Amino acid sequence: MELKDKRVLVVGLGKSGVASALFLKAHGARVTVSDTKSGDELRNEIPVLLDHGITVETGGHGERTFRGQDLIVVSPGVPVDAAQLVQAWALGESVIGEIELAAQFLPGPIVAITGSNGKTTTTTLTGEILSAGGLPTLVGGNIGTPAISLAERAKPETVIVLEVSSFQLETIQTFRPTVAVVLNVTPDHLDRHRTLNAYVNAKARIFENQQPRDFAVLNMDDPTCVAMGPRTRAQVFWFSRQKEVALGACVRDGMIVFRDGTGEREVLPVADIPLKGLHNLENVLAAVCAGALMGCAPEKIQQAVREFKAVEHRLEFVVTIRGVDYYNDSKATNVDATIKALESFPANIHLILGGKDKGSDYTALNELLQKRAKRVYTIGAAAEKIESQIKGVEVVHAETLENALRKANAVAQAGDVVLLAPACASFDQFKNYEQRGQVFKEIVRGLS
Ligand code: UMA
Repeated sequence: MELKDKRVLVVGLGKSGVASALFLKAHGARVTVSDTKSGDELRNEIPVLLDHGITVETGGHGERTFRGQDLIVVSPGVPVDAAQLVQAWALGESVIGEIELAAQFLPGPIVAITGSNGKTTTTTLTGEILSAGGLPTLVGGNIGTPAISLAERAKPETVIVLEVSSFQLETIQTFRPTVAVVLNVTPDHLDRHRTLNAYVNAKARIFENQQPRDFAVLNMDDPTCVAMGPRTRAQVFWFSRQKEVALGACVRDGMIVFRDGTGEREVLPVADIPLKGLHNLENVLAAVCAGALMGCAPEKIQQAVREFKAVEHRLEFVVTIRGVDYYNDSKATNVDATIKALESFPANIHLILGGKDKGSDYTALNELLQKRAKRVYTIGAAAEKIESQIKGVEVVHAETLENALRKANAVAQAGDVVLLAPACASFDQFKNYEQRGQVFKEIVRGLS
């Protein structure tokens, strides 16, 4: 893609927008960025852009700003049905997402990982497996480092491991992973995608440009993933914690094995996985499969898995106070992730739920809550909706994280678990899920 002297508009001035604008400018484009936030809210970002000669529009997306651009690069958080984008598409303008821009400048193979849950853990672990296997590796995408910011550092031999979201996949054109992993698909982001079908279709776009020599890695235990199998031209490898697979990674007699059609290789005993929860066994199986397909030796994969530490904000153990364990699962931003977190503890859970609702159905939590939870504490904008749907367990309206933790700390007894797994986005009370998790940890450490 030739950028010199091209007029390019970047929509959204978060991490993706800033990284895209600077990249485009460095490659000679004439760049404008547009954001709905006010200049005051963007006071940290704007000076850097102005210093690089980038034009900045704040306080809304002007209709005329979108006219006459050679290229429009959209941040993942900008809905594709935004009026200005719909009009730009109608006028035949070229509109792509940040991941597509990155794809055009990343010279080496891409391992892309999507799914409703487990993306961050699997992406991080896959990166560590590939590095242990001796491959030059860079990790980024939805995990927090925009893919475009990897482009300057990537060489043709560098393997790029990307966490990709449904938002990012909605605006791809040529993005073609050598290995595309779909971990699972459960309802999420329905406030944006509207229907589960639209969400599944967005996820399935990860296969759109794959060729027969590429690989698709799918979860055989997830019915939506199974239904996706026929949608790719790539060779399908499966992973399963329940069934034996002919091609892919599964568990035989407590041992994780990888089968490539010519034979079976033992990788490591399930008991050696240093992560809590059955969902993490699935994440490990997916990463093992991706690592093996990229040519890593079983002993290198084993070493990386054994040494792997839980990702921050993902069922992260914080501290024990008077026999009560505190866990930060701030990354549990949908109902299914909260179910997985609840399944990781047998009983006596004090669960903090709430934040910004995404059109979710919280009744799906009731069965597990009745069996495993002592109390639920609701916080944030979704509190009332959650309170109207949760049944059969004591619910305490706490409003804030701090309040919830103080109330839980006052009643929890030795052997109990206090768990932040809020099933909601964070944006009503926090900048992002990372900040929510940090605040949780600071308050908890203050309690001890
Ligand atoms: N904005 C507009 N117009 C709009 C909507 C938003 O101008 O119509 C502006 C906002 O005012 C804001 C900017 O866009 O200034 C934010 O852009 P963004 O939401 O795309 O955020 P980034 O900082 O670029 O972060 C994005 C991902 N965010 C989302 O998808 C919402 C990050 O994933 C990702 O880490 C980052 O790119 C780097 O790739 C976060 C996320 O919540 C973690 N992802 C969702 C998830 O995991 O569930 C998909």
